[in-house]
Amino acid sequence: MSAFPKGFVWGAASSAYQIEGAASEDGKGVSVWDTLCRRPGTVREGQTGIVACDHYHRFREDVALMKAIGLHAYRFSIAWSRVLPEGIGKPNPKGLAFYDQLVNDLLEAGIQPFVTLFHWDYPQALFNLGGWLNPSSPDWFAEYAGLMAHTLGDRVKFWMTHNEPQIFVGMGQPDDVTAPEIKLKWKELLLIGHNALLGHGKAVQALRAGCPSAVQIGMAPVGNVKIPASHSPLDIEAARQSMFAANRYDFWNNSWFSDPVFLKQYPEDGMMFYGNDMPAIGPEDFETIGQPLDFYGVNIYTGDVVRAGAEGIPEPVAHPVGHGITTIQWSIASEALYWGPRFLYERYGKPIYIMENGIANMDWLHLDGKVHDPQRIDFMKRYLSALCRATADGTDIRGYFHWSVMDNFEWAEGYRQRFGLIYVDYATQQRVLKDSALWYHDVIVTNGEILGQNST
Ligand code: GCO
Repeated sequence: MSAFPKGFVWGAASSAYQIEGAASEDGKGVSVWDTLCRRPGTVREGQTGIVACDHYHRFREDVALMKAIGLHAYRFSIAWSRVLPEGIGKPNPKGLAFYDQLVNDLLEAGIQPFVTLFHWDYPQALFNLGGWLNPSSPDWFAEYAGLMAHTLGDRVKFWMTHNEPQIFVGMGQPDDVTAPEIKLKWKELLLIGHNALLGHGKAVQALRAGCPSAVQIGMAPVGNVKIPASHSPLDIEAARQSMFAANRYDFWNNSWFSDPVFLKQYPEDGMMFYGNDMPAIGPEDFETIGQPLDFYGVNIYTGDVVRAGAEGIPEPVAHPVGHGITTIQWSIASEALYWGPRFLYERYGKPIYIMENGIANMDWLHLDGKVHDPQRIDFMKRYLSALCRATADGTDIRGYFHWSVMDNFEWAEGYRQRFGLIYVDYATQQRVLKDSALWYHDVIVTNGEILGQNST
């Protein structure tokens, strides 16, 4: 097994609301997730992010554990309402100081910070003004981005604007599992999506203007990867077509938010499909949205199999009965980490970072005081081997961030789903490196060489 390219970045990821806690401490403002958690019946067993992993107070210990794993990089998000309690206007010095210190500790530990500006915890104060429906929302996001550029831009060299617009636009509105959990029509959803894209573009401009030296900027969308049923050109073309089709009433595609950003246009099929529900598009909108980016960040967990039916029309192929699934019911489909990066690189031509990949597993502290998680190790072997093949076949992949660095608040699922390399005992906040963390350390120090060995 050939190793990964020289300089490949090995990391792990988290997000503010899922690990920080201190939800109303030191001047932090309310986010839509704080509000949602207070609403009965929205999160499993009424669990909340009020304490989470208490990372706000324990970040030094957590950085030391990241160093022990040997991480090259750590992807985390800024809690927008921690640094701007009202979303805009007066910054919160204690909130800014937290991220300032976190970045300093990471750099001191030799770990590169990758910062996501928006990972769903939208400021409630701005939501009360209409949120992304408000025509000022792109400028609000740009103001926040400028503040973070000013605060961290001298040390943070890698930035993402949005995490998964597919979710915070697509599910956070009509569905009831993601904040702010309101019911909107497609016309409004498409307007929210367009304003979020304008916000992305303006934030990129603010980052480029505010960071004192060159930085690398991207986004972290998710999309369902389509895996060809065979390596026949027809099946591959069917999977490629299906991967980017946008003519559906869901945002689980890979083109609706990425084509405007990288190709300065919405996908034609989606525009035809949405028709009169499309938002008004200003003459300069795609110039703003399509600000040059440095990489394509993407979150990939699983994929669906597709074959070419009659006249090459894509047809879904069900996973085999009894195939492997994680405890959050996602299919184990490691070829997603071959075909997803390959199709995305072909379409957008940007270096790829896998910004999230991992499994939910029913981990617990064993009687020997360790956390044995062979499923996660097997999962990572399969997916990283596929990713390695993709690099060998010419897809420019720059890095891999495991989701997640530690067990955390899995949104509406609460704390039941454990995704971490680090086990968190929520009663005591004790951390324990799982077997997968120790194994990942060896993957990192060998740059993937051990994937080719029959190591456990
Ligand atoms: C997402 C989010 C993460 C999730 C993770 C597991 O992709 O949904 O970025 O916050 O916790 O993916 O669902």
